[in-house]
Amino acid sequence: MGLNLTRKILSAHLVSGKMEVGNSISIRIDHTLTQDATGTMAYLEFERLGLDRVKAEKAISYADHNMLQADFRNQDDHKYLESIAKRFGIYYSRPGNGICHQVNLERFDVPGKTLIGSDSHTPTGGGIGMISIGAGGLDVALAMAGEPYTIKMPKIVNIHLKGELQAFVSAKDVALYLLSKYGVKGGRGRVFEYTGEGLKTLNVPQRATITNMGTEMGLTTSIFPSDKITLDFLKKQNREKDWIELGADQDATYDEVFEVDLSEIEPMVAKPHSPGNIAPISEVEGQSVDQVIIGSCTNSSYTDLVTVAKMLDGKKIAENISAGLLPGSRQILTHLSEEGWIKSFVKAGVRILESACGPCIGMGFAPGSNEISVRTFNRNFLGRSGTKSASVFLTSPEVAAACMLIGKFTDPRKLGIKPFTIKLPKKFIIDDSMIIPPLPIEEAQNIKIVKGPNIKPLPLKNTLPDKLNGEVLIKVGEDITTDHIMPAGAQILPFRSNIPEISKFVFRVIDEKFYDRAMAKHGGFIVAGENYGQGSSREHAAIAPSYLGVKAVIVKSFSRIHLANLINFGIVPLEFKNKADYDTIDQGDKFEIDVTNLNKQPVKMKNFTKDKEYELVHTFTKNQVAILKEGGKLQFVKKHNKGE
Ligand code: MIC
Ligand code: SF4
Repeated sequence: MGLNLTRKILSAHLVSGKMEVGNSISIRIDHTLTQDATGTMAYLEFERLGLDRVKAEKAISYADHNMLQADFRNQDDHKYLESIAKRFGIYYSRPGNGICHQVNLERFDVPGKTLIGSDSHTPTGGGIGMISIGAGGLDVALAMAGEPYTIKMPKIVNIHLKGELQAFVSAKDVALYLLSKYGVKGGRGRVFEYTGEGLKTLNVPQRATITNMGTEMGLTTSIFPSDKITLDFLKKQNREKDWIELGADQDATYDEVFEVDLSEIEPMVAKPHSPGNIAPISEVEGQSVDQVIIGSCTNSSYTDLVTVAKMLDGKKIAENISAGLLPGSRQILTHLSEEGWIKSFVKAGVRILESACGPCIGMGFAPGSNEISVRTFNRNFLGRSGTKSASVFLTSPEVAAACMLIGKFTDPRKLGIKPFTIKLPKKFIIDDSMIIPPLPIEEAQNIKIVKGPNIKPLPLKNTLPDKLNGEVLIKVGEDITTDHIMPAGAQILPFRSNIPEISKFVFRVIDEKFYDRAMAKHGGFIVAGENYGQGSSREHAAIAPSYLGVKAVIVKSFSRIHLANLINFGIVPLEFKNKADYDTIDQGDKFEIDVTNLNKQPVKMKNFTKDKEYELVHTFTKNQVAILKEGGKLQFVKKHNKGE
């Protein structure tokens, strides 16, 4: 029986565990990636491991999120990251060099290798044929220390592509189409592996747009084969030596198969406030738009931006529109400027922003009150733009360009523009001068780590008591994102390296009193519905509640990365055995959970307020139980001198 590509790469990296769906497996990690919003914490954790140098083959640190330097904090963080990189043998991509996933694709990703990154969109690397997975900062710190990474063996779904996309329909629409079929939970426990005739119609950055947004379905990752198209991309990046041909065997088997006819896909939008809230463009056509922004790690490749430039060329944006452009990397920005495309944007009236995440993470360009914003990004969670009353729609660059020109939601196929194809340049302009390579070990040892006053030590939990007592601090609903739990944005991101300060913002978008209540009650419990913690990999969504005394989170189900982060920071994540029990609980109910022996299931929970008893379950490995007992993974690793 033939092997699929995912199994091939996983088995070549397997350290322990049986590759049977649902089993815990540990894999060797070749590359790691961090960015500045999660990186400071990851490196504070790495420092605690007491190593002299990273052990991963390649570790790369990016400065791309915390770019709004409204005071000293973000710049201090960047100085810290730069000094850490120099001290421990890490590549450092300086501010202005671009968004981590875009730059990694251009300069670092290698087919057949494994990558984990402290950012949920790390699967962007799947576009080049790499197993790349998003993880919490501590798991990335441990991978830098040479420890394997543990996942549950996912189901491998063959997404079989046939046909070709229509003009003005693009890779983003494929991602939105899949979201319309799978929703924001349907990908959990799965990897999407792309095959079929349709592959040959998609270049590497277009493939990466699709793997990037697999995150929004809860996928462990997504992967395309490494074929002649991959070789072409790597050649243009002067990296053909990194290419190997890699794909599924002819007779490969899969756990599930899903056919996609590319020619049937239409331009689509994700409506507020979820990337899973998909509609065809026809549903919103004609509605007025206030703001349009092109960019993010999903849609800021050369192909995307030149397509928009061509659509705008010689025209003006509508009077009611405020428009922005964020080139994904310095490489792309250099192309836009040298090939003259920047002129098309500027003349059309588009504001040129820097190569960074920017408004995607609420760093500037917030919409006005009740405004409609159209963005080529991957997330439109409530409040993420910085304006709670705004309605954010996610679209392809083509739809966004049409909205810029007309001022209303517009189907780009109806603009009357003659269809065209954008080819990648013959050679990309290569200039790695904004990437500081690792220093030789002798030099590295003399580097002094620079820590500004906002960088505070990481608070850690004590060992787990036998009984957890307290009250329900908050009861929330379905699909709660880490943007609800630990919001980002210009005001909050500068505190990513200061847990006591950032903790004040926990649940701020849905409940302004949460912090005061948690402090007054000395912690307690969180109760939630399905898919709790979807979205970002930010471990602050676990560390900050842990700092506020949250002892356990009881839900109908979790999202993968957040579940791991809760365990890593000593919050016990438990699921209702009987989901209907959720309905019997209210905020303020007093609980007691017996966690004396977590290896034994079900776990018993008493609700003193309602005089009820509940049964709770989990999927912890023995190691994870031991981690929880120690109060978290760092304490566990220090004690046993090993990872999971
Ligand atoms: C995001 O898109 O939400 C982020 C910001 O890139 C996060 C990481 C973070 O919160 O720092 C992610 O996707 O993991
Ligand atoms: Fe940056 Fe947005 Fe991509 Fe997250 S989703 S890495 S904030 S561009």
